[in-house]
Amino acid sequence: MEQDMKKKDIKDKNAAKKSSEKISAAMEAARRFQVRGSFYSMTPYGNGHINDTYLFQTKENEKIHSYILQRINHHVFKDPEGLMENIRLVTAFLRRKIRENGDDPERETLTLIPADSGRILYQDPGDSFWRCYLFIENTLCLEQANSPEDFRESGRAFGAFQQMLNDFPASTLSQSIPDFHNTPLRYQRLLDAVKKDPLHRVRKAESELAFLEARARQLDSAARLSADGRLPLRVTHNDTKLNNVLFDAASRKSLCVIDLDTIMPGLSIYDFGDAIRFGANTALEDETDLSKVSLSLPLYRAFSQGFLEKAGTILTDEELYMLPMGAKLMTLECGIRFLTDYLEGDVYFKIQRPDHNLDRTRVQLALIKDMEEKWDAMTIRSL
Ligand code: ADP
Ligand code: GN1
Ligand code: MG
Repeated sequence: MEQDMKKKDIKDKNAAKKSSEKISAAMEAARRFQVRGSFYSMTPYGNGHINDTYLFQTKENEKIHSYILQRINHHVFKDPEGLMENIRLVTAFLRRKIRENGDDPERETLTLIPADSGRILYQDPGDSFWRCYLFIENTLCLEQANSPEDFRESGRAFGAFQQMLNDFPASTLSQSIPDFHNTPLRYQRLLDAVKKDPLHRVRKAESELAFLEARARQLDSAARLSADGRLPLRVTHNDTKLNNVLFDAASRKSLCVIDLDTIMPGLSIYDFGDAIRFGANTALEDETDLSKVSLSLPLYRAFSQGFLEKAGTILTDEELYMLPMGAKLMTLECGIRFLTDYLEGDVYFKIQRPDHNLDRTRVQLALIKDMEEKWDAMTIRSL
């Protein structure tokens, strides 16, 4: 007992030391960006699984200016320069369209703050890559949809995003993560991890592996249609979680699509599908009580309506037909990715507890099961 307490004490102290080292590195990086005023505060921010995000504030006379400072995870994003160039091109394109519509580009898309060198990326001596955005004030960021109306709003935001980028020259974008939504390849990587089983965790995930194996033949259903040219490649966001949309706090209307790291050529049904996977789930992505997990049809319908209101005119009949399959595929793929990371030792997604990635996997699989039961009600014609 006493030894356990000591171990916990050491673990807590190490964690505190690591987090204070991280804050110091962030403070050092912050000095390199062309912000107004002088340093005021630095606080870890948000719930992302990949990058380190900070709310960084400065003071000028009595006024506080707020920024988002992020350390890009370069184990995940191997080409931070290419990724930042994608973001620069896309936000400049969106900024022009938003201005033409008479709206405010500083609230409706991300605004990059240049570093001292004039570049939009700062590489510190420890080889971490940093970027800085204007903090968009008076917004809400939701982890769960509180009402169909909120979720319809996020559908509008991602639909409008897709629609606005319809004429963006896709060939100018680099692939920030090659094969990001290559679901069959993701499954192959899971099977490789099963074979290696470095931490002997396979025995804890046998039923999950069997569940996925039973659905393995469905995994290439969208990739095949895309290869045949029946699903067009578009500029897509690829990480359309509800918490990647900011809402205007006063009007509760969706305002700005954020987290642009994975903008790449992709399929519209994946943007639709990933949003459903995360936001139409009645439970959180890491809920341990699986009885709480289900696909909410009211939320599903509300998102679909918002998405189609904005993007409906550009989508083909084949895309409309495949939207529900996009939701199933993104849920299968995410389950596969969480499980792979669990077997490989939690090296990709940030975890807050042991077995966190296994819990996340189970939620995805429970959601798939519920989607299968509600499949007929998910067809877009029946909305
Ligand atoms: P991650 O890739 O780790 O998910 P995000 O870019 O989504 O990182 O940022 C994490 C969180 O920070 C978001 O969920 C949101 O709450 C907040 N955030 C990010 N950018 C801004 C911004 N420009 N203004 C206000 N809040 C922001
Ligand atoms: C990651 O960065 P974040 O938390 O928005 C991941 C997504 C997953 C998601 C699961 C670059 O998104 O692909 O769907 O976690 N992002 C990357 O929550 O891998
Ligand atoms: Mg995010």
